[in-house]
Amino acid sequence: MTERTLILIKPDGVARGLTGEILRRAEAKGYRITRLTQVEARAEQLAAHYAEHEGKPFYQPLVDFMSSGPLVAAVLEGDRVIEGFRSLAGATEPTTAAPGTIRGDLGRDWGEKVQKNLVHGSDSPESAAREISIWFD
Ligand code: DAT
Ligand code: MG
Repeated sequence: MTERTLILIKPDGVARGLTGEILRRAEAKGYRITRLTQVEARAEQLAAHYAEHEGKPFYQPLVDFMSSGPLVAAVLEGDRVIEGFRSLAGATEPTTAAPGTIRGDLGRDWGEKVQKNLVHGSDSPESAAREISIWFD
């Protein structure tokens, strides 16, 4: 089933010059990039994007990190792309993410700073619709 998902290349990915490599992996898988922009996230965008995590101990460090530099937002379209991109991204923590995944191949050991994991991908059709509207008109 054709779906759309929202991905973010986080400030660590942009700063390390991995934007092209991450988008290359998505395109090589067959996903189409239908929207693409580089932005400095506004506080209200991050509050909306991470609303489900508000109140958790890692929330403020996460929002601070996501505000620390430019990020790239994109919409990917393709067959089962929501689950598919999350599987390309790999597990949340780069040190345990499997080889062959973006986080497993390119993520570094950041100790406590697990929030530096290069990418975000929506986790459901509802999240995708909500998140696309946060980052794109
Ligand atoms: P994912 O990005 O794999 O969907 P998530 O939605 O549970 O993971 O968390 C959102 C982001 O928050 C994640 O990419 C990194 C950060 N994060 C999650 N759990 C964390 C933790 N226990 N400590 C620090 N940061 C965490
Ligand atoms: Mg998530």
